[in-house]
Amino acid sequence: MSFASAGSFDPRGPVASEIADLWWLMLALGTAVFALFLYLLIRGLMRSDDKEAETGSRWFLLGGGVVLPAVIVTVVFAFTIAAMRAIPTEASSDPIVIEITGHQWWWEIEYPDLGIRTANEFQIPLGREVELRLTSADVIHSFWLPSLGGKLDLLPDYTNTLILQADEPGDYGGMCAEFCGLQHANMAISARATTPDSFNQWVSGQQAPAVAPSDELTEQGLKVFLSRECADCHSIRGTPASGDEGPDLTHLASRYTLGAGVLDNNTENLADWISSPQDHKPGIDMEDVELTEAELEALVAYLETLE
Ligand code: HEC
Ligand SMILES: [Cu+2]
Repeated sequence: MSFASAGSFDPRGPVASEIADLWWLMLALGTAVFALFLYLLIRGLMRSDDKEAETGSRWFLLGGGVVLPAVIVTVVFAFTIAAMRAIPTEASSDPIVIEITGHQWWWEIEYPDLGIRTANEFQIPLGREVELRLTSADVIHSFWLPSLGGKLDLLPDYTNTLILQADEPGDYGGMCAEFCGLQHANMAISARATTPDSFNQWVSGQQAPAVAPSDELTEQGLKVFLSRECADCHSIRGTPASGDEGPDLTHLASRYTLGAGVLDNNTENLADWISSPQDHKPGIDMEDVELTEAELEALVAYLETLE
């Protein structure tokens, strides 16, 4: 998975910019106070006579102990309120709505208005607000794409709303930001921000049902998928497979990674993942399924056609 940007310090949208500006202000003020403190400390250590210190010390204490902190806290407070007001809590007009559901340990992604269901990787058009509706199917997870903004928890039985926008094209990566169990560290998510045209192209690709098997091997692969446990947990639209415990695989081959970022999506890794998911991500709901060489080969061949 590629992390194209350096996180919170490299904001690529309005929300992340507000937060980054505030952070730099706090760093600047903190650095100034620290420098002043060091200066006074060194001066104090080097001083031997304390005659004149008597009269000045009261004003010094009042200034350094009350006035200065009050000014700094007030300034930070004012800028914090300004930043909070600048970050939208409601989309202004016609946003792209995306429902994101956290699972141990992957992200279910749905565009209710567009009829798209996918996992772990999604796309957004540049310069347009997206309204993310965040919830969880099990424990508390947290959504955070540092260069775009956030972060916000995904809670079971409750929906949190986050408004984001990307102003520059790129792949914006993130990790679940709330410890959620054994594979918490292997729960990556990424948003690709593209021009409206290529976004629309992606949308129509994702809306289409899965391509039908075109030869004997892939036909065999679909048969294996439907006759073994796979279809109990996974959906492939356009086939009878309609399980919903695991990621929708209708367009698996259009994703860059497998298992929420643990493996690059290629032939070898796909075969490895299917034959021993517990080796790659111990503890997940997908158990090792016993398959013959021929079954595995057909399955992989079929799944690879699901562009
Ligand atoms: C008991 C439910 C279950 C069964 C049975 C199951 N899976 Fe899964 N599968 C999952 C879950 C849950 C995940 C997500 C794991 C994660 O990333 O944490 C997953 C992930 C995957 C992925 C990666 C998808 C992605 O986008 O990252 C593939 C491919 C996959 N399964 C294929 C299969 C195949 C093929 C079979 C049958 C041999 C199968 N699964 C059987 C639950 C299941
Ligand atoms: Cu987590």
